[in-house]
Amino acid sequence: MSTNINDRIALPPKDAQKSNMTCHFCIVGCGYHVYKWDSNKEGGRPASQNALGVDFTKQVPPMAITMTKAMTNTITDKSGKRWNIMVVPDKECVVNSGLSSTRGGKMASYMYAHDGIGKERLKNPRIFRGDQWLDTGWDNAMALYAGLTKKILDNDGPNALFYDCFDHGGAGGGFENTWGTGKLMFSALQTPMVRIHNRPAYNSECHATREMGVGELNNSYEDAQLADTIFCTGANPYETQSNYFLNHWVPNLSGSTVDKKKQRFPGETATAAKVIIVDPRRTATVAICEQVAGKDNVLHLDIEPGSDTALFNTLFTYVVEQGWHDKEFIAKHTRGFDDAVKTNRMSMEDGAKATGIPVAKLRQAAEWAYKPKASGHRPRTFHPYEKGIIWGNDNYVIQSALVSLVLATQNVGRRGTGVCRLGGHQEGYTRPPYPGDKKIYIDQEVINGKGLMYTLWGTNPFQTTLNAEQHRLVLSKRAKIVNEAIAKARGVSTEQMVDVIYDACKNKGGMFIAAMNLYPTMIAEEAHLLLPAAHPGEMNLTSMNGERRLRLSEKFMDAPGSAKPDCLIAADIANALKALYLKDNKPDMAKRFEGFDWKTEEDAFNDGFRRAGRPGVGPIDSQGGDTGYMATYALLRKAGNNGVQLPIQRVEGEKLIGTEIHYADGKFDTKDGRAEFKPAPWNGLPKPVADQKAKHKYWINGGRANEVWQTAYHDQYNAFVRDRIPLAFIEMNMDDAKQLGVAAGDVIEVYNDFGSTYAMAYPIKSAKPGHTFMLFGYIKGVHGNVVTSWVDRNVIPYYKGTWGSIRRVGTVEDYKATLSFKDRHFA
Ligand SMILES: Nc1nc2c(c(=O)[nH]1)N[C@H]1C(S)=C(S)[C@@H](COP(=O)(O)OP(=O)(O)OC[C@H]3O[C@@H](n4cnc5c(=O)[nH]c(N)nc54)[C@H](O)[C@@H]3O)O[C@H]1N2
Ligand SMILES: Nc1nc2c(c(=O)[nH]1)N[C@H]1C(S)=C(S)[C@@H](COP(=O)(O)OP(=O)(O)OC[C@H]3O[C@@H](n4cnc5c(=O)[nH]c(N)nc54)[C@H](O)[C@@H]3O)O[C@H]1N2
Ligand SMILES: [Mo]
Repeated sequence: MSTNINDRIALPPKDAQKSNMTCHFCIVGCGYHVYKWDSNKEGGRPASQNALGVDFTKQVPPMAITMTKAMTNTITDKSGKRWNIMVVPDKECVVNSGLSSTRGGKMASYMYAHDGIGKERLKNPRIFRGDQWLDTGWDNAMALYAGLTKKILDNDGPNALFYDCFDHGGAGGGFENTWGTGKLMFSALQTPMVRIHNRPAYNSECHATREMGVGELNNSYEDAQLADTIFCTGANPYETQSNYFLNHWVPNLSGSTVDKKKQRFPGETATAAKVIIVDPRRTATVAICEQVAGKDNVLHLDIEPGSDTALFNTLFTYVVEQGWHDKEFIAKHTRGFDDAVKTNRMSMEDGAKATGIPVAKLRQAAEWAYKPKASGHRPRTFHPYEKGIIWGNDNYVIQSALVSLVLATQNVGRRGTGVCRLGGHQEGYTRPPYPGDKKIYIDQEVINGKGLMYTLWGTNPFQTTLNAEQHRLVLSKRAKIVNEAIAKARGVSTEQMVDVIYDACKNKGGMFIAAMNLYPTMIAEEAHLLLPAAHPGEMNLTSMNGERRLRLSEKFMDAPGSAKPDCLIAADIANALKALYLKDNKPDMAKRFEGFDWKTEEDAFNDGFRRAGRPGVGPIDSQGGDTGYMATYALLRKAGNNGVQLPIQRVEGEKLIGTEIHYADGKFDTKDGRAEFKPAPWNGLPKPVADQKAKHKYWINGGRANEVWQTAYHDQYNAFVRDRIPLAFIEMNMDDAKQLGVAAGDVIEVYNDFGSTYAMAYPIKSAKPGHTFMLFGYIKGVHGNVVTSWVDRNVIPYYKGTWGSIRRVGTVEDYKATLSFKDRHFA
């Protein structure tokens, strides 16, 4: 215990082990270094005596290093030996240049220690025996999981096997784990009854833009530093992609990188960028942009919720009327322009009416973003977007309208431009083809009593799906049918238990629920089997960030108990099924479960990313297909925190050479290489949503807050977060609060025709009358309960668009005594 210190930070000694870690939380993927050393040792203060090489004998200059207590921990390995760890941001990483966010800065604290924040981690498989969770071994857990799966597969076919599974990078994903789970679900089990972690079907967040030939991650973070104008729609990057915003947008807005980075058009002097932010809500991002760039250089288009399509169509029409579109580019590299001009036509006056933005402001936005400069060149305008329109009013049509505007002005394929998702998690997609031919709304199938077994793999739909209360109520009912059957089956073998469960599901309307997770989470309230997963740091994991930068996060510690990487859990399941089918004398079925003889996550990476490749990039071959096969763990380890931007072009010596931007050659991802305009008529709100709006007074907007990562699966155990947010906060207008008799910290009920939930009132000055903003996906107070069940033609939800009524419930004295209700916004 000698150096388990609380009043200071132990320094890593010179000989501490050092490895690379990409932050596994948001898409940005900041580079960090992990130091690990014997907990009985400590580095010295002189630069020569610590691994950081920093001189702590005198005051360290400002910003020389970011290092906090939360960046340290003391862990114990399988042999009982204790190690100190320190996880600090990497100054040499071009993504974050040494910056850390409040999320990534907590990575060390969130690594497992028996007495730490992560102490509730699942250590062994757990089974719910009717009344209680009990630990069991992997063999027993696999016999049950694979046994039931086989029984269902044999009797009912793959369509009765439901999955809700991550499909991203970072924790709960990576190329290893998306491949492992995908190979199990799609080529082994061959079930189409799969939904993705953030939406109720197996589909894309970006149907329209992909159909138009424009992949959604098409530039480099550096392009934000080269842009003349940043036109940001439906995103709050200060809180959600923090270090991308701070390290790449802010320098351009303040002008501090202008001379260094910007290549100007001939005869032009470089200036700081302007920024346009489209969000009905005044966000921290808006406030910080105004501070950094000056109010004159920031346009906040606080449009009516859900009116983005009208905005883009109005700008598109105006640009064409002014002749600011790029006729030559349109003629040479695109198709469908004339149709789009006809269908998307919207006058300034109509646009102003639909969006609530005055004509003068719309015109101003068009000039900043698209009006040719004195030199005759078109401005470089970068169009980032995220969940405000992805989970907006008709994802498909909004993206069609946005990308049409971008194509008309050639704001893609040039440095300083791009039309990009800002992103959520990192990416790690590689999977065999989806075995279905249409998109299936899985949540509704569950609600309608379909399916016999549901596996929640690194997801938590109870906190994050739409129409969540209804979904949970039905699932809960169906799970209890299985519970009762399990409780009554005394002294039975695992094979017999499989029969008991099968009967409860097949004949009594039950549903068996299994979950792979780090923690028990809210899912444990209904599930029957929990399998413990490992996360980055406990396994090697590759993922790519929002500029397609592929990195390897290296394993530096053991997972707790018998927890395993998800890809190896998938392999265990496949191998158990293979053995069962061989035993059953069904070699054809056994064959489907072959190819999972992986010993490590590197085997899964080699089988998936390197051999099978990524969709859209094609199967791997050395003649022009994907070149992902070049990326070995060994080379990635060498590439460190800067990794390589996919796709890989070639290897020079031991260096992987990647791709900075897409479409620089004017060739898009369509058969003939021409990008496609897409007609995008403005249709107002979808009916079920409009109905709620007509009935209920408040817009219940929802989304993220800086200090909370997703469903708070780690954060809920961290007093820093939990004590500040005991219940999801809901920002609301001051006068609305007064009218409702609601004071800061009061508990309110939010309800509509779809469900109800509680939230903690948080009145703020900047909230408009009738507008609210609720923290999404939280452990207490689920925003999704009041989200409608409406989805677009591709089964994409409109999480951001719902209306509700509000009622004061009461006051929790403790909240008022212990919480601060200062405006969360940077003023
Ligand atoms: N109302 C509303 N709903 C939304 C949204 C919204 O804006 N508003 N946004 C949507 C979006 S964009 C998203 S991404 C989803 C998020 O929804 P989810 O993906 O369901 O939520 P997460 O908290 O990211 O992660 C799910 C679970 O994975 C577990 N986990 C973490 N790491 C690992 C791992 O390595 N292995 C395994 N097996 N498990 C792991 C965590 O403990 C957690 O329980 O919510 C969606 N729902
Ligand atoms: N701190 C933190 N960062 C995160 C996450 C986290 O949980 N915490 N999660 C990560 C994930 S998985 C994701 S997907 C991303 C999401 O990143 P963002 O999309 O930036 O985050 P959100 O808060 O969900 O939504 C963004 C904005 O959409 C606005 N909005 C609502 N309706 C409309 C509309 O009709 N039109 C427009 N234009 N805007 C609208 C909301 O007011 C909100 O400010 O964040 C990632 N980063
Ligand atoms: Mo997300």
